[in-house]
Amino acid sequence: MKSRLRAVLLAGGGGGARLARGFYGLLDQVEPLVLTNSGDDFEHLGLLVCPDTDSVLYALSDVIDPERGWGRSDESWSVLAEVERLGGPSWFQLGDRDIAMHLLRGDGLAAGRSLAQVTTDLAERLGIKGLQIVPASEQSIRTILRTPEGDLDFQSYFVGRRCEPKVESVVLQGVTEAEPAPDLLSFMEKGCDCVILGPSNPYLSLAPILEISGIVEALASAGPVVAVSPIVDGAAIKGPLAKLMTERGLEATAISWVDEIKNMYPGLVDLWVLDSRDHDAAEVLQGRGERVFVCDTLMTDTRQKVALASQLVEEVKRFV
Ligand code: FO1
Repeated sequence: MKSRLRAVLLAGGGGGARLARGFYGLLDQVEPLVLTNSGDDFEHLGLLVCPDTDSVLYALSDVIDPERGWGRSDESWSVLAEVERLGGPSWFQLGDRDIAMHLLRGDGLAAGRSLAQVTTDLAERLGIKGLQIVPASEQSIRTILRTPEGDLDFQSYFVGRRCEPKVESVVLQGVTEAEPAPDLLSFMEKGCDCVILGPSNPYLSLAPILEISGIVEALASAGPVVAVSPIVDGAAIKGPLAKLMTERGLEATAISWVDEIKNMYPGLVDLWVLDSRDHDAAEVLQGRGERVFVCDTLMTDTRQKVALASQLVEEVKRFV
């Protein structure tokens, strides 16, 4: 029997979490390591909040709220209501079940455990088995948005200001001093057949991972690097990507997304995955000599998430 495909999946935002859920449904064929964006992390009410890591944890344990795309389903909000009543900050919504997770994370960190160890522990508590979920770095990386209103940390921009201010530039604080997660390096040392860039925002979700010193070189030395488009039919699936691209003077199209990734990380991506609605863009890119795979990339239910992961695995196996 052929051994399972060893894959690193870069996961940021809702798209990364949905695709991670797809790979989790294919553990008979794939041995994945899910590398999560930590640029959205922040300290709030004394807790270290790791939204992209938690979205993966909740998606894989099937407890993510399907409407919001973050936090827990079947959530209650008693603590938040009391924080508000006592005059504390309630703009960032931490539900009761979510807070329980944060208390355990804080407890593990206070006991001297690493972020990766604490994440593995939380995954086990949620019943997740058979794959590793690893924050991209042990060191703190914080995404800062430079706007006409001044610098905003990621959650103040995203939640507090609903992505309204124009983004002049993105600063990834701490990224050049940060080191790739040791678990990623040991996974790659044992052999890695492919790297998948999930359908995530390249500026806000992928860059805080890919700008970590040495990570692009490490990933590029593995099997093919496959990038799934976060732009479908001229719009971002969710979130501020289309607005950010427009603010940079770009059209929010799959072609511009390819051009941007090629500018940011020349030579990194071997295969572009576009949605079926973008078949015209795929033809243009193929005409330019790019390798493009077209399929249905919208992942609205578990079946579609696993189906996309399965098609990516088949394409990687075909890759020569
Ligand atoms: N997003 C919101 O739009 N409003 C919130 O109040 C909010 C709270 C929150 C709490 C925990 C968590 O893990 C995620 C949360 N998010 C919230 C989502 C989060 O801001 C985004 O998912 C990511 O940072 C973007 O990838």
